[in-house]
Amino acid sequence: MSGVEAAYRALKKKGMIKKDLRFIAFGGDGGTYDIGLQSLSGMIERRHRVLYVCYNNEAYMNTGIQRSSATPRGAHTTTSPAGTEIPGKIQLRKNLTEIVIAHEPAYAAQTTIGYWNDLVTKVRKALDADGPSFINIYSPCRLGWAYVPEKTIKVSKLAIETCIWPLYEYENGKYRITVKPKEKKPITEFLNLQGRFGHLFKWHDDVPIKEYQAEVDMIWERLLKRSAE
Ligand SMILES: Cc1ncc(C[n+]2csc(CCOP(=O)(O)OP(=O)(O)O)c2C)c(N)n1
Ligand SMILES: [Mg+2]
Repeated sequence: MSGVEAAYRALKKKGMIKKDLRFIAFGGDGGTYDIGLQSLSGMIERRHRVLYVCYNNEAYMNTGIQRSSATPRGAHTTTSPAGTEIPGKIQLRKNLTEIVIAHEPAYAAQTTIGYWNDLVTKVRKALDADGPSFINIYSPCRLGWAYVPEKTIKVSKLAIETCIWPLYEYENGKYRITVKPKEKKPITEFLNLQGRFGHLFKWHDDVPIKEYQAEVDMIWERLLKRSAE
């Protein structure tokens, strides 16, 4: 997409394209957090005017539910299988939105399908931004997360109410939280709806849940501070 946008600018300069066009690239979390990280970084650093959308379902789903660096601690996947030795994935997830923000893009945000108004507003802002933009969309996967399909919106909303997935944006050096939960729920309310975390409630200790909660709290507190600056 960087090349397409560069070709567009060259053709526009020569008068061979008259229309005003926008460019959008889509990638999954595996395709973005892991496989395509270097091209995403290059796209932003070279200031291509592209909106990059990450469809984040926290694993390589199309190939059969393998862990990615977006998969959270404790989640069962086929390459981080919960059993007697490990309680699902043992590492914390990568914070890609913050890595993108470190590039000083024109616009960056996290959103989710459960707050469609938030999502639509952010896409409009990102397309209007005069430079590279990035949106990380939290998208529950009923097969990989193992819950009944009609709970998709509920699961998506609980990720925000527990602060597992804060809804915020970054523009011109400023952070803004776009949806603040009225009361911050414990992450167990999100975890216990999904089969991928089922083993955690039978595990011999509560360390994996506690560590995930501590990570969520730390990132949320930091975001509150940054958005108050
Ligand atoms: C460079 C590259 N490596 C590996 C693959 C094989 N592959 C196809 S789909 C897929 C899973 C991608 O996972 P993700 O990006 O999270 O998308 P999801 O299926 O979860 O929506 C992989 C690894 C590929 N297509 N291209
Ligand atoms: Mg995925």
